[in-house]
Amino acid sequence: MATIRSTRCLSSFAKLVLKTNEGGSAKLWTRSLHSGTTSHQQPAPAVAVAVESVEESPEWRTVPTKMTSSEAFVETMVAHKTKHIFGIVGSAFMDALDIFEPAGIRFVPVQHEQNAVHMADGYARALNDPSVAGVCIAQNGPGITNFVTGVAAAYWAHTPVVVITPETGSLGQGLGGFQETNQLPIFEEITKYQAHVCSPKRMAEFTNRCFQYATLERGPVQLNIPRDHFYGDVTVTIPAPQPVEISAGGAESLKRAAELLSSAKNPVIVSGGGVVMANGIDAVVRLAEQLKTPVCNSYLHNDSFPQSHELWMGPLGYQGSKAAMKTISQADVVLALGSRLGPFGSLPQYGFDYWPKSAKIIQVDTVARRLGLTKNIDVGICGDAKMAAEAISNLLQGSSPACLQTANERLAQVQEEKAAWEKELDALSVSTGDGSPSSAFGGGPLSPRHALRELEKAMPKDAMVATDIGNICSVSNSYLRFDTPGSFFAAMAFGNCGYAFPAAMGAKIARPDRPSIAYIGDGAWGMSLNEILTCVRENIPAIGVVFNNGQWGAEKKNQVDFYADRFVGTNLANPSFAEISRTMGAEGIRVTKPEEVGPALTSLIASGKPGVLEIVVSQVLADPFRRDALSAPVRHLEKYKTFV
Ligand SMILES: Cc1ncc(C[n+]2csc(CCOP(=O)(O)OP(=O)(O)O)c2C)c(N)n1
Ligand SMILES: [Mg+2]
Repeated sequence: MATIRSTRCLSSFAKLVLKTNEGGSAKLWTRSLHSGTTSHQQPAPAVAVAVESVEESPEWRTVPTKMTSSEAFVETMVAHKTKHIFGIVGSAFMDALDIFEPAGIRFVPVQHEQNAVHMADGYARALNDPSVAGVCIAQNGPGITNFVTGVAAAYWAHTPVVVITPETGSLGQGLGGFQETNQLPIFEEITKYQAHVCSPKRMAEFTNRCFQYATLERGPVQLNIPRDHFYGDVTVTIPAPQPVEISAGGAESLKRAAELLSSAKNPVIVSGGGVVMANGIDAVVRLAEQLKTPVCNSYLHNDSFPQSHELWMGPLGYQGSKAAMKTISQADVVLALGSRLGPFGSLPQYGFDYWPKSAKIIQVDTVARRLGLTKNIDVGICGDAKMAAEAISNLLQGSSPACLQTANERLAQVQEEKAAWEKELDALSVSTGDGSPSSAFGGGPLSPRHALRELEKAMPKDAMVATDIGNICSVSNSYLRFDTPGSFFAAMAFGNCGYAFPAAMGAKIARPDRPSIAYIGDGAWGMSLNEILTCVRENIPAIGVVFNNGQWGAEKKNQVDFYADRFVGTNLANPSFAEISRTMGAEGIRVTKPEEVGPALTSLIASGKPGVLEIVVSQVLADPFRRDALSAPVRHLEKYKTFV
């Protein structure tokens, strides 16, 4: 049955009203100078099916009703199931803020606007409700410019976030009054859509459209509101969210995919973030079992296939599973489900260029533009990952795929590869050596890998983990394994330090029933630790695991490898982060020994309070992020001759 992007009650299915995709909805996707809105995406490829609203919304919302523009704004957010808004208070939106609480919206005040976006991002990712977006708001000018990094991160994490940007009053624009900047161009390249509320009369319309596009296109959208437009009477209806039916993709491409898989001798599945977003794990498990084919997680989507399943291979990409890489290198057909096949996620690792160049590639993505963008593909399916997996599974039903003839040998090899990688990881996850940044592995008394192994052992099954950008966080890719989708929120392709902790806070608000843990390096922690104040004040029991190695390790590794250990700007002098956390009113435990790691994590989770687990680790460093992008220094001027 068709999936409807809504969580409405089943009775709504009785009221489906079919519309063509050629009329009004398609027009919304073009630039409209008159309204001042811009869309950066092509029309959604799936056939749109509008559903008559049966929301349990009050009747008055559906008939023109007199209200203020602030009321229209807030009521439209309520209609889109907004329950939390992250931000920092500002006069620009105070008239609306004043009625958030009676509307049933909790305003979560934070310490820095960048983190408000990361929280909205983590909230939406953890909730994973296709009809709910994260929401953030801030003061015009500086509050809004502080949003930028968070919005770029959400863009590359494909997270639906409605970024509300009140701006200078419409009558003062261009005069350089106070807190003025041109707020639309700033976000142009990092949003799916931008709306400018050109009149209070269109507040509800634009607010609705932003929520609609954020969830439909999975990304941040900007709702830019001149601050004076929060005031004034309007007579409007509150638009009901319009669910859009999504599909498995074109019949012809699905058929070709099934044919390719049926004749493949050694097919491998890559399960990507799109599988998690589509709630499609069961469908992928079924297809994998049907073909008896191994499944690799795409880079940083370790929750896209259950680690306890015998066909699970682990993650590809930086610091991922060697077993997964070896397996995919031998594939003759790759089915990439819900993956844009991002270039960074398939770079050579461990000196091994594993991407199978001669394999036939089938790629499934909801966005047509991404098909074949980064890799040559043989079949591109523009569709939902779950529905495509189901459709291919159905097409294969009753056939006898060629690969089943060698299933026993292939599966035995898969188990062998996994066992070999596990053994290698065990050998690496110890504390030996001198512990210096140049040390090849290990490093006493506590090496980062050893700490990561101990954390892995103590990690509760239902935990959600967000990871930051840094050397140790990247190595954690090999040690983070999940059975439940919606458990892993890594800083994705934007790669900014400072993502993980606020993302974990947002996730905790979305899923208070699950432990929410962030992994962060000590350098990056300096960007996030202020949010412990928010955790304490707002009672958000997220836990930050801070790896204290006294360095900006990931960057120092480049100095080790390319700049003869000249450590410019990469050494840190840290206080105790556990102590700082306690001073701020949260929990804090500092550990230095391997046997202390697991119990400390367990006790912090059990406390039910926010807290910091500070793990003092050696300075040993793993492979750099960008070996591909660095080269040995060349100096021509005499004064720099020795700097090689
Ligand atoms: C906002 C931002 N600034 C700078 C960088 C460049 N950068 C990438 S990793 C890294 C070092 C991270 O150090 P730390 O958080 O201590 O983790 P470690 O590498 O030591 O494990 C830096 C500075 C970045 N990715 N994001
Ligand atoms: Mg560090």
